[in-house]
Amino acid sequence: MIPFGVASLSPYLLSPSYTLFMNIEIVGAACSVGGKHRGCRQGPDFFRSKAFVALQQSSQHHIHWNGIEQEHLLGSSSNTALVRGYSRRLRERVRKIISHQHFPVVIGGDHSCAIGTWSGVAQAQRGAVGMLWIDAHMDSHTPVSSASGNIHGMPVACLLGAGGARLLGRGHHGSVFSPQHTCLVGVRSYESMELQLLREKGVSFYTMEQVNQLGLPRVLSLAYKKVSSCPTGFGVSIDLDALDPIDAPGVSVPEPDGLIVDELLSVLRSLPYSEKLKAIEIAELNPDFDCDGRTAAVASKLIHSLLH
Ligand SMILES: [Mn+2]
Repeated sequence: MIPFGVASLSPYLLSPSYTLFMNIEIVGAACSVGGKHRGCRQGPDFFRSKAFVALQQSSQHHIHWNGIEQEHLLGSSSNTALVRGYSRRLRERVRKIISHQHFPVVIGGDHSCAIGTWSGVAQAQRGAVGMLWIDAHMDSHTPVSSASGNIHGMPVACLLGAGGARLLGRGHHGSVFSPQHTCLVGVRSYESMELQLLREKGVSFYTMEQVNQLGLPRVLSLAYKKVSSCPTGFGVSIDLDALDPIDAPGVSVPEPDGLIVDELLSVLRSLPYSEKLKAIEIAELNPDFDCDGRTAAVASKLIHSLLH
């Protein structure tokens, strides 16, 4: 899959021997207040020390470290206020990268970073975007349905325009994700209120059980067709907990029996080219649980496979 930039080239230049260069900007999203584990805040720094150079050396693209968006933990602010402020800064950073014709790759941090990442992409694209959301969870709680109040369990709902007003802040109307072009893959832990919300919005999803029945190549091909048909463009957000914890232990909320890393990498590499891919996000890297750096390496390989 090679995002944007070749539309104006003549067809023969699209032969496999032609290498397209893109300017990729890696943004660290050092957020943690969306979940229970503060270790997530070190995820981007850990990625940079363990996996960034390998990614740079293996890629045919120009890969630049854009910097880390830090959390501003102010004494008495609520988590909602912290996430709202954080999302605003991350949104602006992502929007700017796209406005310079570069390609943002966000490394989180807890998955509440999605609120900033994708609202920035939607602003740059001037409309709701398609979304391939690969995750063990639905992340579709609202502040009303959530028992824990953890905001990293809410970004999908928020970005579909449900219960997100206090997280997105002023100036946002409607949905950041186009519901009919949004698809979740790898889901195996969710609650009935989340399921209900996705059904109401008309968002499709494939549980791990369905992935095992249909096979990952079939599921991702169907999901990819759906999300990439969004006229405004689309994004890919991968929560590392979608993967089997044996392959990717460095996450805050591991769920057994997940996607097999090698299979996911190979299927991602086989997806067809689309110039409509606008950004990538890899979330929930938690170094506290990633003793040998295995999960950071997986994050790097996922990016490489998506941008091959
Ligand atoms: Mn998630």
